[in-house]
Amino acid sequence: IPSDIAELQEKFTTNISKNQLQILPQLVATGLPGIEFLSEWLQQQRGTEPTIVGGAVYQALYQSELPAAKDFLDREFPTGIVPLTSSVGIDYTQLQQLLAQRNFQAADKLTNEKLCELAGADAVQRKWIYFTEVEQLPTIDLHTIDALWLFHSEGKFGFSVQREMWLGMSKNWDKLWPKIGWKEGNNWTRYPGSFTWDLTAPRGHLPLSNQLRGVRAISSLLSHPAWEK
Ligand code: UYC
Repeated sequence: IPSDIAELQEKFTTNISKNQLQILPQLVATGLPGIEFLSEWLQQQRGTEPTIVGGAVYQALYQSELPAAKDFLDREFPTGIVPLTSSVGIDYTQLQQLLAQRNFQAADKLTNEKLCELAGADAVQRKWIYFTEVEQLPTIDLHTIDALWLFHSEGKFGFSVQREMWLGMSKNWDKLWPKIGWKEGNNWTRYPGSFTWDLTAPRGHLPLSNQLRGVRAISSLLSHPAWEK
């Protein structure tokens, strides 16, 4: 292993996540040695809580064209690094796949469908969730959905991110909308074409909640006991 690669690996192992995210593209650029190192690193994280860096490493391997990366993920992390737990038997494999593929628009649509599925037959038929149904949503499933968004977006997307921003603005929706890119001046961002379906989006941009029927549903979602520490 050339010494510059060794140095990158050494730096990556220091575990300061800001540096790790910075070095990641350079490690990937070294080709097979970088991929093998990152595979081994990710393997060692197994059994620990998912992290932003873990998500970024998974994503780097997922996007790599080297067969070694694909083989490793298929063998060791076929459904990603977030445990796809559900308390009601819902399968989140497809949501994980769409997020890994960076198909944020399809993932957003599927997220809304999953929330309806969790809320029950009425919501599935209606295709949107009523605010009184939101508080009944199972915490485990909300955690899974949120973790999938969070760890596939370098920590940018997810309900928990939106909640943190909302609380930081004293629950003032008029301040939140422009911050997360849902409104600009007096204009609501138009669905779907005007939303940003990639990581250049502002923090908290996704997943979307349609505001056509008012703020009660999102208010209830961001107040769910799931987000209390
Ligand atoms: N849409 O404007 N939205 C739809 C958003 C509003 C509207 C879907 C988000 C404002 C109509 C999603 C924003 C508004 C439909 C979102 C936004 C409006 C629709 C698909 C910024 C007009 C057609 C899922 C807050 C001024 C469907 C779904 C319908 C769809 C998301 C109009 C995900 C975040 C107030 C007419 N909009 N939505 O819910 O229900 O249908 O008629 O929020």
